[in-house]
This record gives sequence, structure tokens and C-alpha cells, in this order.
Amino acid sequence: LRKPATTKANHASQSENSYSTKLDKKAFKASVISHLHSTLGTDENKADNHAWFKATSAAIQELVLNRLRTTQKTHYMNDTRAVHYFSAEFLMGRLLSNNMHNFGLFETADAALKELGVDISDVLEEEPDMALGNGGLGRLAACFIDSLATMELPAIGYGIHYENGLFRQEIKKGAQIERPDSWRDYGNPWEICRPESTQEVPLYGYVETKYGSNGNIQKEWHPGSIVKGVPWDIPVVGYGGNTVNVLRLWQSQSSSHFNWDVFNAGGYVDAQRENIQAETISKVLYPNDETEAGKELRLIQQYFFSACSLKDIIRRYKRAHGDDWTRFSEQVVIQLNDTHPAIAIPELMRILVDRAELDWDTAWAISSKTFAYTNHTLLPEALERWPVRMLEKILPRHLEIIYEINHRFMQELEKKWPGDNVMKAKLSIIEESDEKMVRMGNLSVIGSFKVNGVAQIHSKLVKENLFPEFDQLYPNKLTNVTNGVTPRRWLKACNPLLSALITKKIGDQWPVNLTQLDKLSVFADDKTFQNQFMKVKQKNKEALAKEIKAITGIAVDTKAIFDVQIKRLHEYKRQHLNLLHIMALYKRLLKDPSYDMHSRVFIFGAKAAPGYTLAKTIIYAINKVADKINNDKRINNKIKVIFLPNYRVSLAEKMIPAADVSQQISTAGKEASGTGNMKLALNGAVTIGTLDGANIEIAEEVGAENIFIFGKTVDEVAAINKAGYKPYDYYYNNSEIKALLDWLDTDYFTPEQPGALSSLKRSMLEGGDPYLVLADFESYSKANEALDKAYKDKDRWAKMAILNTAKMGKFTSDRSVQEYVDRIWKLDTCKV
Ligand code: T68
Repeated sequence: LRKPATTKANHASQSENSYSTKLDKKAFKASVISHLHSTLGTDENKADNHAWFKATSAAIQELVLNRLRTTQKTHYMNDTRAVHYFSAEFLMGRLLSNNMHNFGLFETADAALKELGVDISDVLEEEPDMALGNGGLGRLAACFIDSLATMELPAIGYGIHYENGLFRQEIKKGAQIERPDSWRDYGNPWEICRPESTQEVPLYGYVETKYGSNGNIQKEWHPGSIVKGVPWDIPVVGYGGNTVNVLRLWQSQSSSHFNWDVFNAGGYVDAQRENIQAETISKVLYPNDETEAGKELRLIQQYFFSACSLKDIIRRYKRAHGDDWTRFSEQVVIQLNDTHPAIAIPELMRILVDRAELDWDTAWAISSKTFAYTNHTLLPEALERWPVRMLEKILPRHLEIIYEINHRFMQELEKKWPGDNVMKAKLSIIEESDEKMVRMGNLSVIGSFKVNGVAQIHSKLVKENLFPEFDQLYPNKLTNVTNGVTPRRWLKACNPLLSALITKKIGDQWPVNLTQLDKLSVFADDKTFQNQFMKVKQKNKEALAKEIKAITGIAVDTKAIFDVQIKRLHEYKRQHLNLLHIMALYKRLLKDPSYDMHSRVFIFGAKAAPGYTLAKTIIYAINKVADKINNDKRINNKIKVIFLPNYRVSLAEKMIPAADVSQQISTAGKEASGTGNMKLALNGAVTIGTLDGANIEIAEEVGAENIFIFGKTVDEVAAINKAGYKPYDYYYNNSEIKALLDWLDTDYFTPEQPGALSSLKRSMLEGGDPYLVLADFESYSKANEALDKAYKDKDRWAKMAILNTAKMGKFTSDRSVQEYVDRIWKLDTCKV
């Protein structure tokens, strides 16, 4: 129940100054030592780096938890409206450095540890990445919760406490091997288990029709099994340290009381088997990005975390508002990060209609004012569709509800477009194919009050190509919020040298007001500043070169161009276009050793989905071509190719500050936004890219002279495909392309395994080259030549690099979150 206003005021004044996030060096040292003794049970002499990591984290966590308590109390007392960010993935990376930075304690900790004879970078290296996500979508969720806390907005992230995050990648003889990622093996210093908030999740079973308490027909779901969801809370520290929100991740556990009968009947082994099945739900993150596997366990994962989270929200709502549902959508907004949590829509309807016994229209009015949905892809293979039969088995009541939503929606369509059955078939939640399917995208659009894409071009294509009829039906529902990244992690923490230089030049407000970076623009031609800026880049390159040497044993020249392509491996992202161009340079050098090019180190990081054969072949090809080129004395070290294994957030933090060039070369229309493009440009890398995703907006910001744009546009791609794209034309008309593809067919790069790269060639010829690699090759090659020329002009390059950093203000996730707040979430800040 709402507390009287006076209590609020009292509370606020009481909490002020009762506690501070500030610790001086001496106090910090004492805290670390004390944790070393009483939390870790060791001492300064015995402690290894891991123990120092644990003790340092514990010292920070003490502050974090204090702030967390104050934040939660404040939000509760103010009974604030909050956003609930539902995401199957949160790619958090490491937390220690971030939390120290956000508390303003990094320098203090550094100095304190130094006095204890410990190097802070060794300590930071001990922390395993929290890799509970595949790529951009999961990292976006992590950036957004950072911004939400920084902007003092009431928010909670809801997801899955995977026991194993994204697989660890090893490279053996050039090929990707997947190993389990057990990030919690030695405990996690940040998470707090909250058994008191455990939820139960029903699954399977059947639906009974009966009379409800009001005499109306009611439905009751009798589940066939129940699993428990145990929440683990990860504190999310805002920059400045005032607000600490939570990320609540659900771990599945068997519900012992449910299996008690089996157990008592002597079914000990069977009861244990149930346990294993329940616990499987949160065992592992599905490693497929941008494809839909349609696996039963995946649907159960989605329902599991959506149901736990909804129950958690409702429990909290009822504590304040009892059975009065009228204010629910005023207090609660749920953002669906893609369709992965879309099953939450029928779940809320089930709770409102079956449990709270609201009539359908009242329930729908509440539900459809609660959800908003973000679309992250147009790729048909990534749009989620679940077999009706699977839903019927696992969630029989939800299937009924989905049919009811659809039935009423069809009536609405009939009113708007009488007799138009084509339209109905297109917009129906149910796809009447051989096997009937539930289209989660359609369900999400129908069940949400706002739907957004993640970059201007992407949102335009969502409106025009993916959901044009929905856009006609609901003219204001579809919108755009261009993605962003947190400048705290992606500049301040990962690039301390550049951060210090920027702060010296323009002050220290840029981490929370990134458009201030534009003040650097006036120094873009200033020789002194150019020197300082490029000196930082040089130092960062030297640090990365050291890392490369340590990881791969390969020495790279830090005077070479550091050219970086880091992202999941996918045909549409076209790492193979990059590779073909590298092979072209190599061939040109072999033919003419005086071929004029600045030496260049091509650096890749990419994981392929374990079942994506061609993606794995591309990784293999990169490594095999690398072997050959890196050891070919004839080209005089002009080219090096480096594939850094196990690309992840913490590795990205080392690569991005050192990049001169950012490769963003997806087929136009395929990359919804991209966020790596923003991180690299923010750190002074110059983009070579297509007019796709957020590249377009980056080009607008930095100006055409500070980016290398190439390739077919979205419209040109559409026209080529419409006319019937013929990759063979490029093969036969361009002798270089032909020579490169034929080269893949020889055993030159894979002497021990002839033909191992042939499938890559085939994909671009017989396979139809679905991502237009050949069509864009020449234009890409020309853009690379222009880039090479620009780099040779040191002043020009320095200016470009500076302007890239200076013009990235738009791409802070604070701006994205502010747009969500203003146009979708309608939240007020709540000062803690
Ligand atoms: C990415 N999507 C987009 N998906 O590809 C990228 N998918 O353009 C965009 O910048 C980013 O989202 C943020 O909006 C993904 O990362 C997945 O990882 C994924 C995972 C499971 C199923 C489908």
C-alpha cells in the first residue's frame, strides 16, 4: 500500500549522508585486507591473483549492496513506475573494473593495490566474463541497464541464469572447437541468491473448463510438471554510484514437493530424473544467433524466465496495490528484447483471465498497454515460429489464449478490410503451413503498444517490408530507436589513455553527456592534439600487439594499419568479403613485390554457431590463409592476418582501443544496426562500411570525408535480386575475382587437406552468393585503396580519427534510453 508522502520525505532525509560511496586509499586497503582475511580465509602472503580479485570485488560489493538497498527502498517508497527489460540474453562481460569506474574508485583501488604489491590489471584479468549472450542483442541489453542506472531510472532486467554461457572457442589446426563456458566455477562475487523470491513455473498437462466463482465459464490449467525458478540478483551500478538497479536472472530447479509422491512411492530414481530435467532448463545458452532452431527446450527456457519474471512483477505490484488491477499498466512497462520473451503476452492474459478472473476485454486492455517490443532482425530464418503442436504439448492453455487473441484480431481485420482473406492470412498469428506454426513476431506486434527497430534504415524496412500491413492498421505503433553503447565501458574504462586526453581537453562530463565530445572537433587540425591523439592510438596498438604475441605467438608491426573485424561469424556480415580482399592484396604483392600499400594487420574475432558449417569453414579459411600469408617471406611482412580465438567482451575491450580501421561490411539491408561500429568509431577507428544499419547514421555524423562507404545500397540490392542476381557474371568478367575463387579450390592454403575451402567458393557461385559478395567486391577493393592512401597522409588520418571520436555523441546508450523513456516507457527519474 502506498506510503504517506511524509514518510517518503523522512526516508530521503534519513538516508542522506548515512552512507557514502567514497573510500580513500587507506580505507580501501583495509577493506580489501579484511575481506582477504574474513571472506577468503587467506592472507597477504598466501593470496594469489584470484584471491586478490575476490577480496577487491568483495570490498566493492560492500558499497554496491549498500547502494542497492537504498535504491530499492527509495523506489518502493516512491512507488515508481518502472521498466522491466525482458531479455533471454545479457552479455555483461566483467564487472569489477566497471563497478569501480562507476563508483569513481578506480584510481583509489589502483593505488591501494599497488601499495599492497599487487598489479590491478592482473587482478582484473582473473574475472571470468559473464557471457550470457550471443552478440549484439545481449550486449545491447547490458548497455541499456547501465544507462538506466546511470540516468537514475527505476528499472529491472530479467533473464536467465545460464549455468554455461556462450561456448569458449578454441582454434585447433585452424578450426573452431567449442568448449563449455563455466563462468561460475570459482564462485561469482557479484550475484546474490534470493531463495525467498523463488517462483514456480507450470509446464505440460491439460486444460479443464469449469464454472468460475462469478458463475462464468473458467479455464483451469492442470500442469503435468512444475519447476522452480530461483532468482540471482546482479547489482547494476550507475555511473556516479547513486542508483544501483538489479539484473534478476532465474535459475531452474526441480520442485521437490511436486515430485514427492513419486519419491514416497519408492520411485527414487525417477524422482531424480525429474530433477535433472528441471535443472536442464537453465543449463546452457543456445549459441545460435540469427537463426531459429525450434527446439523444445528453447521454448521452455523462454516461458520459464518470462513466467518467473511476470510473477515477480505481480507480487511486487500486489504488495502496493492489492487486487486492484486498474493501475497495473501505469506502474509496469515490459520491454520485450526481440520475440524471445513474447510468450509473456499470453502468460499475462492467462493470469488476468484465469486467475484474477477479469473479463477478456479488461485483461486485454491491461496487457496491451504493458508490453512493447523491439525487433532486431529482418532475416527470415531468425523470425521465431513455434509449431502449434509443440505449444499445445508444453503450454496448452497459452495456445488456447493465442487462438483467442488471434480470433478477436481477425474480427478486427474483418471490420477494417471486409472479406480480405489474403490480408488475414498474412497477419494471422497462426501460419497455415504444412505444419501449423505460431508466429511470435505477429503476436508481439498485436500484443504491444509500441514496436521499434534499432536503426533508421532498419525501422524503415520493418515498416515497409516486414510489417507493412501492421503499419497500415496501427499507424503510430511502429517506430525507431537507434541503438547506442555505454561510453563508460566502451571508452572510459577500456581506453584510459584516450579518456585522460579527452578529459584534459574538454573536461570530465563527457561520460554522461557524450555530445560534449564534439568539442574535440575544433582540435581536429591542431598538430599538437593530432600528435597526442595518435600517440595514444600507438600505445594502444603496442598493448594489443603484446596481447597478440602472447595469444598467438605472432609478432605484428605496430606501425602497420590495425584493421579490425569483430562480430559473430555470419555470411551476411561478410567476413569472407574481407578475406577475399586480403587474398587479393596478397596476390597483387606476389605478382608485383613493389605493389604500393601501407603494411596492414588484419585482425579478426568471431564465433560461429556450432551447427553453422559454412561459418566454420570461413573461420577455417581465415586461419589457413593467415598461416600461409604470415609465413610467406616474399611479401616482406606487408600483410599479417590474425584470428584471435574466443572473441568476447573482455577481448573486445582490448582490441577496440587499438583499431585504426573498423570493418562494417554487411550486405545492405541485413545488419539491423550494429553496435561494434559505434564502439570502434568512438575509439577513433575509421569505418570502411556499407550503407547498412547504423553505419548510415555514423556516416551522417562524421561526414562523408571521414568514412569509407562502398557497395550496393538497400535499393540496389533489391533491384539486383529482383532482376535475378548472377554471381557467375562477376566471376567471368572480373579476372581477379575468378583467380581468387579458383585459388580457394586449389590446395595452396590447405596442402594437408585439399578441397577444404571449395565449399566457400561454391557458396558464391552455385550457391547463388546470397549476400552479394562478388557484386560488392570491386567497390570494396576501391574503398580499401582510398583508405590506404588516406592512411599514408598522417595528418589527414589523424584528423579523421579525431573526428570519428568527436562525432559519436549520438551513439551513447543514454540517448537511446532517453528516447525509449520519452516515447515508449514514460518513466520519471527517481533520485536516490
Ligand atoms: C543483433 N541481433 C543485430 N541477435 O544483428 C544487430 N538472435 O544488427 C543489432 O545491432 C543488435 O542485435 C542489437 O540490436 C542479435 O545479436 C542475436 O544475438 C540472437 C540471439 C538469439 C536468437 C536470435
